[in-house]
Amino acid sequence: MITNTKDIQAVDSAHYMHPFTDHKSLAAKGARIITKADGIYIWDSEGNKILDAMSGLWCVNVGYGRQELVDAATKQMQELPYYNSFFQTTNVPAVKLAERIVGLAGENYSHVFFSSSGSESNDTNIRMVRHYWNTLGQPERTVIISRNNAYHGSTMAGASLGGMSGMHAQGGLPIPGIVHIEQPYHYGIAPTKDKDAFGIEAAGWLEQKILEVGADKVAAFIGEPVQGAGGVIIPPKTYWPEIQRICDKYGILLICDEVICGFGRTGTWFGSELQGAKPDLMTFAKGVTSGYLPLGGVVIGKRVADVLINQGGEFNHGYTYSGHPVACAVALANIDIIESEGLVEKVKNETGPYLAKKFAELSNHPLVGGAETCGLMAGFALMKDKVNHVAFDESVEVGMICRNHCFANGLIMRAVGDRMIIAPPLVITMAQIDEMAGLILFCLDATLKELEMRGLMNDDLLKLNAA
Ligand code: PXG
Repeated sequence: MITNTKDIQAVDSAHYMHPFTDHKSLAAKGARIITKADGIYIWDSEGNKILDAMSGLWCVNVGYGRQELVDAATKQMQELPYYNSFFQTTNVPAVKLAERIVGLAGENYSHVFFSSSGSESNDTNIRMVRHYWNTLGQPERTVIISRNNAYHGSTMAGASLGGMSGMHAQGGLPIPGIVHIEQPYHYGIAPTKDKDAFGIEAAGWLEQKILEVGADKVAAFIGEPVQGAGGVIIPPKTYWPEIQRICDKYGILLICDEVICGFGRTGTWFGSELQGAKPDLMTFAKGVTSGYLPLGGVVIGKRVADVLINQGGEFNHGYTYSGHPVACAVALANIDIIESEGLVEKVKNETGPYLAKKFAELSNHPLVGGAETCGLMAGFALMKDKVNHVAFDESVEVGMICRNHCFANGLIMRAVGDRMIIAPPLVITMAQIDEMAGLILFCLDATLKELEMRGLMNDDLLKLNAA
């Protein structure tokens, strides 16, 4: 029987292959074992309490320990634990949830297709847009344009849509028919340029790509309203309206991947709403159940739904767990909580603006460059010399240094290269934001101290940065 941390770590190492993990280095130190959670905090098997500023993996929107979700799952499991939606059958939670999500998405939308994850949902998107163009007699429209450093999942199609070079390298990806443009990362690409002008320029890369591929070959453009796993890249406000204009100009379908931005993260139900886009398809997962059970899907705009339903015949696509009744029941209870606690409005009017203020204060730290927030997503770059925009050498792995200080001091904050990012549960209070910002500052100081001790900062630059 497994009894303590070391035993579990040994069995973990012997048998459990983790996602995105270098097992050789993990085996040397042993995995951190998370044993319980409540609100915005998690505890490890050694009894350490940790503030989870990443909401698990961007998903625990209503926080941990919500009895309402446990009750919803229990009740549904007792009544009908599983049935499929193939062969002209359906189930009540799936029907109710589809109606509810369409209601949240707004009048452009009419249907929802369910899956169990973001990756599967993006596979569905590819199947769906190709079937759409085929049905309309334009089968040559197959190409999907995405962006570098995007994250759209880890299946063959999800990773292909994504723009992570490390993932492409290991899988012989992308699969044919998927091409990428540069991301709209103002601070990283063109910090001295006017931000709004950069937004228009970055959207223009889509038009260039469309013309390069041939407009009659392009099926869709896909993008996260705010890039999450890529490092919380918040585009200039001019970007998405211009992307929309370009998609409209060439009749290209627009897919917004709302897996992170959806369900309140940005202070609106969907991030595209905030960013000024009207996607034909929206991918969702994560926050729809606050991660309590796996559920994902695609919200389908009327333009696509009308063609698929009235002209498309049978769509030869679906998953065993499409419309899983227990996952759907939990999603309904989760949306009840988001609505009854006014979490979307709270992010928009209270906690989001307060986090923005705190991140503006963090900008005074010598290491912090380009700090930005969008609702309850936030990030900054760790800079060697932010005045002259000098980054650390890659070999320093400054993000890892900072992340390790966060772990050691009871804070989960993600490092993406040199960017440090957070996305706390939407139930976080103002006092907890203070606590989180205090921890971030403490860890930044610890990082700076380590960098100084290792001779990686020089005093002149420090004075310059502080000025
Ligand atoms: N789209 C987006 C925008 C995502 O963020 C997916 C699709 C895929 O969802 P599934 O459910 O198949 O994992 C995601 C997932 C990270 C990290 O390191 C982010 C995700 C997954 C794993 C790690 O930030 N996002």
